[in-house]
Amino acid sequence: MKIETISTNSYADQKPGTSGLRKKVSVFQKPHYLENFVQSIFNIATELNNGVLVLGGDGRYYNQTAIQVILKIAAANNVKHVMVGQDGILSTPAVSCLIRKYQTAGGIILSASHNPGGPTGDFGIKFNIANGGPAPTTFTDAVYEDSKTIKQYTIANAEDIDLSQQHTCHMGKMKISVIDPVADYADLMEELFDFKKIKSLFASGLLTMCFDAMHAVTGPYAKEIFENRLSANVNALINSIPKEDFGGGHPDPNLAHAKELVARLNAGLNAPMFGAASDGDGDRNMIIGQKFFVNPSDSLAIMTANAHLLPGYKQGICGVARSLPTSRAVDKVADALGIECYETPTGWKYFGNLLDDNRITLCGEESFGSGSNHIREKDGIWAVLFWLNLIAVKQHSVEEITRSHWKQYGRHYYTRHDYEAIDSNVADELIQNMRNKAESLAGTNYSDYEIVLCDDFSYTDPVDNSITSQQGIRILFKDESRIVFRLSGTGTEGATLRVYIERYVTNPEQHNLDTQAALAPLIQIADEVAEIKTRCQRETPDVIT
Ligand code: VG1
Ligand code: CO
Repeated sequence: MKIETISTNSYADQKPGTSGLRKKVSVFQKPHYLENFVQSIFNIATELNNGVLVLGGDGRYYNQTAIQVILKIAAANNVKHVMVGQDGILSTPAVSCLIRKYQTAGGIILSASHNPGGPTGDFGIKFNIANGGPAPTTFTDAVYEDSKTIKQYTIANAEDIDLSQQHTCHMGKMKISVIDPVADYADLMEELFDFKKIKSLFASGLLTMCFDAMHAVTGPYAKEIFENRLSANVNALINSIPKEDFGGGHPDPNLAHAKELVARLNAGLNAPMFGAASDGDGDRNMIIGQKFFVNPSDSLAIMTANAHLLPGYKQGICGVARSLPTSRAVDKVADALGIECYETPTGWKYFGNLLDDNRITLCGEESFGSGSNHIREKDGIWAVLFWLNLIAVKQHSVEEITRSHWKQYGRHYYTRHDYEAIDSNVADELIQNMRNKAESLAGTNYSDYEIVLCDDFSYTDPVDNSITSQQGIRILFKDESRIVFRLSGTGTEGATLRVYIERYVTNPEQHNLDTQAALAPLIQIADEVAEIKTRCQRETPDVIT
């Protein structure tokens, strides 16, 4: 096998964001664009030299093409063994699971998560380190630096590998195993949850579910776990065959995009009792009941309060963490349990050290992400199983479990307003303006709301003392309400402004309000303080979750 050294010109825009490098497919198709970035990963991740690599993606357009290229670059860069998912399929949580189980040097995941796919959609690439989690910023910064000056890459001149069946072969000296993408992950789930109990509830007909894989990666996982291992009701799965363009949809599990699922759960007498959906790469989850939505921040709080009831967590939990914009519902539970609750910047990579250091067992984000120390990624199917197991133990509906949680801990009304594809300069100026006036806002009043603190969130990692600053403007009010402003790090068009708004209400008589109505005064204040409408020239947000 011949190894070729190819001269290349560097690109200036290969800076990874919140979760890897994400660009339009057409950008990844530019000459040497993918090759350059992959070579930069190999230049920095020296542990891959003579090491084992896990490789797979969410099945979107360009997945298999990219896998063939990466295999050849891996062979040229002296990788010992690559474990690649059959058909190029591996969900993000499955990659994390495999890295940990087989103690590999790392993994490459091809995904742009919930962003649309297809030739005109998005593509992405992420590198996970030996603990199974997303590479830390020190690593991604180093890759970015390398990518700005890269002059050559090496690649094996070899035939494409057959990915359509499980087998083992070699490319030069490098071993390639095309593996079952599901089995190891499904086995891990079976260790954590009481499959027997859930299965018998399905068998009795007392529990019915609908899971929407949104034509993305979780289809095969859902089939094996919900159909084969748990014998769920017929028609439990929808959109469960992965498609390169996600059926033209937006594989983002929220009320706006999982329309078919929501319609089924709202279908009256024939509706399943439990509904869930996952995103492109299988790390997000949405949980719903009949005509009832569980806010992801509440889901994390409910999980924390009840984890000890489930087999995998029966020892209790040592601590929890949430990202800055996630509501403080989980803080109330942590207080009651007497455990630590860490507040981190947005992105799963910030949970890695806390998990590795045994400071936390559960963690989550408002953006439909939750997970635990079982792997180092957020995990959609895991969250669904957590809820199914909880329902089996409590024999209560999704709504009953959530309402009784609010009764005990109070309710955090919560919403996120996204302004998408706005001019980057306008977005930067809006944030800079908030930064400039942050200090002066403390002590001022907006209608009935008194601001007690306003700052730009900075995080000091308690394990390695690294500091991450400028992570979002937060305004805290005297009544525990909160507004957070930050810019997205995953978009591929202009800038996206995210505004996160929450209000804490203890009185159970006030727990039935419409979320947007309950938050209306704070939504108004957010606009007034940050001058959103005038600066962005938008009357309303593009997406409300
Ligand atoms: C978004 C979410 C963040 C999440 C990230 C990756 O980032 O807000 O909570 O960790 O996506 O999720 P941003 O920077 O656009 O706000 V996924 O499912 O895309 O891997
Ligand atoms: Co995702």
